[in-house]
This record gives sequence, C-alpha cells and structure tokens, in this order.
Amino acid sequence: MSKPALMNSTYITTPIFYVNDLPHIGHAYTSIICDTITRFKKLEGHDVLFTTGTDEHGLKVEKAAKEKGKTPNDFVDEVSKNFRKLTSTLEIQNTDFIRTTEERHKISASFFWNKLVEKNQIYKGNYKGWYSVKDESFYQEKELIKEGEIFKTQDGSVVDWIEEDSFFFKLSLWEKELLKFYELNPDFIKPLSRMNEVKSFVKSGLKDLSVSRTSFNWGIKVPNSDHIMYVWIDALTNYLTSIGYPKINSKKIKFWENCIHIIGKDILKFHAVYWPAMLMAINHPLPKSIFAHGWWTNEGKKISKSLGNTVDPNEMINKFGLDQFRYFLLREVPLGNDGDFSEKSLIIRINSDLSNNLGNLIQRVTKFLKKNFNNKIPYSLIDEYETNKQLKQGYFLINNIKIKMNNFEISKCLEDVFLYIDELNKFVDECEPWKSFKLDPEKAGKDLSILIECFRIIGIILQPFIPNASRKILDTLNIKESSRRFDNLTREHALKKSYELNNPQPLFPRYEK
Ligand code: ME8
Repeated sequence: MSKPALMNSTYITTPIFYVNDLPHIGHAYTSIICDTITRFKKLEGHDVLFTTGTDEHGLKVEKAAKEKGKTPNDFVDEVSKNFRKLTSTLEIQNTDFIRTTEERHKISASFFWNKLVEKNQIYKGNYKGWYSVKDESFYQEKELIKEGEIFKTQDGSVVDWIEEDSFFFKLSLWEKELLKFYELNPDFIKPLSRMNEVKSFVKSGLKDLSVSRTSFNWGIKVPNSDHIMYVWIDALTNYLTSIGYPKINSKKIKFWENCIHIIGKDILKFHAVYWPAMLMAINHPLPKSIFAHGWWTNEGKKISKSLGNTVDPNEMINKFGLDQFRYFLLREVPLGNDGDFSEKSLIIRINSDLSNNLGNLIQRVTKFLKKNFNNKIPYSLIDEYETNKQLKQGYFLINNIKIKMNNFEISKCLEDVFLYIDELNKFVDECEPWKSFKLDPEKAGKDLSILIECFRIIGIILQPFIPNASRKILDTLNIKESSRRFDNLTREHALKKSYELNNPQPLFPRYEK
C-alpha cells in the first residue's frame, strides 16, 4: 500500500538564535539533533525542509550592539555570520537560514500581526510589571524570587520593572482551547514531563500578553503605530516566513502540518503556549509537535558568557572531529535530559565506542578481506538472511531504530546499534577467520561475508548520526549513493558472491586521556 502524500513531507526547525552572543555547544546541540532527524527522515524517503537562523531584534540585541559601540544593523550582520558559519562547520543540511531582519520576514510578521488585529485578538493598554531582558520575557511576581531589593527569575536572571503603553494579545481567551487541544493531541509536546509542565502552567491561569514595546526602537514596527513588535511574536513567526508565509500553497501546508519544532527547555512556554494560542487565534493550522531537549553544563557548571566557560563547537570539532562531537552529544544523554560536557567524557566515548568498538571491527575485517580475498565477497548472502543470527539481528535492528527514532529516542538508537556492534565483535572473536582461514577457507569466507553484510546494515543505519564515518564505511563497501536509503536494507539488496569492495579507509583515531 502506498503511503499518503501527507506522510512524506516533514518540516524541522531549530529555534532562531539570538545574535548577542557567539555560538556555543548548546546551539550546536539543537542544530545537530535537527540535522540527525532531517537525515533520518530523508533516508526514510521523506521530503524534508529544515530551517534555522538568527533572532536579531529586541532589547537584548540592541544593548549588545551598544556595548560593542556598533549600530544594531552592523552588529547583527556581523554576528549572524558566526551562526551561518556554524551550520557549515557542522555540515548540517538546512534548507533555509532565516534572519529576522530580512524583508521577507518583516512582511510575514506584519501580515501575522494584521491577522491578529483582524480577528479582534489585540487591544491597546498599558503594561506595568516585570521584564527580563536576558529571557526577553514578562514575569508575574509569583514566578520570581526576591533577593533584598532585587527580583530574579528561577534561573537567576535579574528582572526590571517597566511601565509603558503596549498592545496586548488576548491570551487569556485561549486557556480552555489550549487545554482541550493538549488533551486531544497528547503527542503535541514531548517529552511527556514537559507536556505536564505546560498543562499545569496553563491551568494556573493565563493573563493577556503584552506584545509591543515603546521604550526602544530595534524591532519590526507594529503596522500603523509607533510601537515595535514584542521580539517573541517577531521570532515565532519565522517558522512561517521560512515556508513562504503569507503565501503558503497546499504543498507548504503539508510541510507545516508535519512541522516539528525542536527547542531547548528554556523556551517551552513561548512555543507550547503563546505560539499555538496565536495560531488558533488567527485560525491557522498548528505544527505537529514540539520537542524540548535538556540543558548542557560544562564540567558541572552552568554555561555562561560571564563565567567565560562556554564550549566552542569549532574548537571541539578541530580537536576531535565532527562525527566524534556529534556522536558524543547524541549518545551521552537521552533526548530531553540534561547533560554534562567534559573533554574527558568525550574522549572516553570516542575511544571505547567509535575507535575500539566500531573502527577496529571494520578495519580488521576489511583489511583481512583485502589481503586474502582480493577485496571480493567470497559468499552470496541472500539465503542467509532467514537463518543467520547476525543478519537476523541486523534486520531486527533496522525496524527497532525506525520506531525509536520516530519517538525521538536518539541516544537509545545509538545504544542499540553499538550493542549490535558488540555482538559482531564477539562473533569475530569466536569464529576467528584469520585462524580458520588456513584450515577451512570456505567457512572463513562465509563468516567474513556475513560480517560485511552486517557492515552494510550498520553503515546505512548510522548515516544520520555519524554521516562522515558512515560514508567512509559505505565507500569501502562500494555501495552506490543511490543504494544507501533505508529501503535498501532488505535481503534482495544483500551483497552477492564476487562483489568487489574498495580499499579500507581509516575511521577513528584514539585519543590519550
Ligand atoms: O531563546 N544547552 O535564542 P537563544 C542546550 N531567540 N541547549 C542550549 C543551551 C545549553 N546550555 N544554550 C542554548 C532564543 N541552547 C530565542 C529563540 S525561537 C522562535 C527564538 C539552545 O540564542 C537551545 O535550543 O537564547 C535553546 O532553546 C536555544 O539555544 C536558545 O537560544
């Protein structure tokens, strides 16, 4: 049965990053997760749009520009480049890089605003309350901690008291609708713990949201007014701009309805409460789901510019390699949990999993095959699929990975692949083809051929996670580019007798602790 066309469009988004800072491990992490999901969906045969970019307006950015003695325009042009460069350093397959200072975005955000006005969702008032410039967020006093005369957020950022004219979005109207929507769509917010958090936030009561500012200028103008748009309205609309809003054709709507917002847990409220409420308010379809991942610390400490302990992804990649850095971030913690970064744990992962377990296995088998079988597969594997333990396990693994990936269990997928690699290492140790080769070359040939077919499975499965190493494995196996999708993981595509491999390539060097 052919799949409905709707299933084949996927739209993945990262948050757009503030340009007040240099990109660090946290930004790299979200981008790598999105890239992994993108590559995975493509291998499943989906058409994928993947957008990332920079959030360039608001008080925080205006202040950062002032500190550097630059105009906001010059400043954002300069800093946005660092984030664009990161996408190429990470080799992520984004299809768009959006900047909120682009004309297409101003048109889209203004259109979105006008829609809210048209639907009678905006009114003029006066905001008196607390504001955190760091989070670009309004807070109610009950959410804050008082330290002497100062009020702080739960995360320790200082809030300022502001009083100014403002437009308000009628967020309070959407409380019931939101709760109903969460009930009907239990997968809308993941992991489940975050869904529960959001529900209790909404249940505790929603106040109308101040959506414009008048005390500074750096932002998109509210149509027909001297206010500027609250930076979060401006920012959230980027997800629509990127697919051509307001001109979204039926093809783009399919992408939108299959849109997954990957975000950090810090910005859940904006994505899971404000954004769906605003979309409901203009009667626009909602994205498919939101996944909030956890937070990285550096050797137990919160990463912050003031502590000067940010982890530079460029430095890590130069030192250890891109696949190694990706693997660590994806494998070290289950998606959704917090993680602690240290070079020591990165090295442990590289040495034990990538170098010893995967790299050595592939090297020793392919080198032996080159030396003794002239790089040719000595045995045909088609008939082995039903009976051979290793191949059956490989088959099982493919289906298992598909289920887990669609459930965002990235770390578990890698754990399962590497347990399989462990099994293959045991198999090599047991059958010792280098010894049995002299006494029983046919058996050695069969065992080696089974291993190579297992490598084809591993090489294809690992592509979304460690793309460069997988490419080397598949190049060594001489697998054509067009035969690397998941639907090639069947016995019909198994390697046949006399199939010729290429020369082995080195994979992962070991590092000293
Ligand atoms: O919030 N660990 O931008 P931002 C894990 N512009 N992820 C981290 C991290 C860490 N220590 N630090 C940052 C904004 N991140 C808004 C978003 S979207 C419409 C507007 C990642 O530059 C994580 O994805 O502060 C987090 O949500 C995002 O960077 C915040 O980036």
